[in-house]
Amino acid sequence: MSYVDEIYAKVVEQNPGEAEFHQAVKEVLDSLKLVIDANEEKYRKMALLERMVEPERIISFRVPWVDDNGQVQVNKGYRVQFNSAIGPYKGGLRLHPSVNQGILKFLGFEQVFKNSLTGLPIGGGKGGSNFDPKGKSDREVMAFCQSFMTELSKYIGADQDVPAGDIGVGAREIGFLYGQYKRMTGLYEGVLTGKGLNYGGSLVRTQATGYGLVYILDEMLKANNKELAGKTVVISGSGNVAIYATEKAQQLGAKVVALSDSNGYIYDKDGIKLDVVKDIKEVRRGRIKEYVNTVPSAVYTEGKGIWTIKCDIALPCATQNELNLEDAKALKANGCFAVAEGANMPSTREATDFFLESGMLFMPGKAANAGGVATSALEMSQNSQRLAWTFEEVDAKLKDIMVNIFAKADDAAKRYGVAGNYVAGANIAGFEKVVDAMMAQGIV
Ligand code: NDP
Ligand code: 2IT
Repeated sequence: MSYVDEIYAKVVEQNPGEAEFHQAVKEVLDSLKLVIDANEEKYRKMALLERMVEPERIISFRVPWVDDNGQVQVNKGYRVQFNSAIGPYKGGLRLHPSVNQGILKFLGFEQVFKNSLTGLPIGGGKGGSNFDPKGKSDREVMAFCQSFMTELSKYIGADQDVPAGDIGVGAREIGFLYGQYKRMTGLYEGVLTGKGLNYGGSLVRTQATGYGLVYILDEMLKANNKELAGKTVVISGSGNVAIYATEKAQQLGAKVVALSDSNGYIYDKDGIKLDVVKDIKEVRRGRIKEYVNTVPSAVYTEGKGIWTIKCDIALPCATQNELNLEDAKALKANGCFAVAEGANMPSTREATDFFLESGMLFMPGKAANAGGVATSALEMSQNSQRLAWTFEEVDAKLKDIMVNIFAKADDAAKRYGVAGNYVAGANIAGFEKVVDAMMAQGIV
């Protein structure tokens, strides 16, 4: 058995029940076959892959808090510190009832390669809880965040591990978490990113993942003699990533006709009115179906099905495995020619293979959504310098980073004879830097 296949078999055997983690590892290992096979003896001796697929540390803890009825609630809390070869652990915190250790391991694993691709000095980590912020009062969210941080604060720090937002964690949660960290440690430091602008946050961080997604999409289209202006775009989700992907796509002349949440999707043939969506989601914390109350010409459909809408470009920006083979085929049949992943691993393996085999342009999440964490790293730089850069400065850096990520993925794919396969390109380019650092640092 090849080294790569042997490691995958071990991962499945030693991490039972963690389907998403297996899936993420398999995709990366399959891409790396060409690189690993050429250095098999050296890497085997150093147990490089064994170390690559094993988190450096997983912290798991109890999160007790009191709800508005005086009832004590208990959630599970985690931080997966996956790999610190190229910098302090960096990655978001997810608050969603589906969160478990396997999902956070998949996200932490992806984060290692994504962060490497940004070219910035950040290692990979991820954390979160099965706490569901939906329907909770601000006080309940604060009680949860304070309890979560009371424990987490022992394991993080500006030069050690720097969490940020992900699903269910936005400005409100980061504020509560930051306040408690400061109270626990007495340190006013850049220990979290996505902070408010008045207490160390960076301009553009809110927009960064969505904007970055559209910057790299634009770059991929240009490299393939296509353009974004005038194209019809379908975007899933209606959270942070989806909203700012919509904003940038619209600014660059595309027409976004659909958005969704976990209940259903809206179709607006005239183009999504983003101020209406921002009011529903960012101000009122409502459901996407409320859009049709303000825009009666739009149509709301309950359930899945957003990928059956005719479009040129699809941007999955909700969650993992939200786009399967059937969806991929529906997109292709309707003329869609490009897909870029705003979410982490939103396409199933079968869907990804279909995109690649059918000649569609496909940019995987770890390259396409890296703008968020890249801007987090810019926030860390500003915190270290005790300076704040302008919107234009940060946005220009973000754009530059996304253009560079495209170039790295494109170049690695070409070097290994799979030109145009940005999945292989991104995995290989991300891997190369981490491996060099791991090999240089000895057996740790
Ligand atoms: P938000 O919490 O702001 O929004 C998430 C959106 O996705 C909501 O519309 C939500 O709908 C929908 N969604 C979540 N879970 C499901 C589900 N199981 N089924 C259907 N829809 C679902 O999160 P973000 O926008 O920040 O994150 C979206 C994706 O982007 C995630 O995969 C995240 O890991 C990834 N990402 C985020 C980055 C960031 O900077 N925020 C950076 C890089 C990647 P509902 O409200 O109904 O739950
Ligand atoms: O998946 C991701 O890259 C994020 N949720 C952002 C992480 C970060 O540290 O900004």
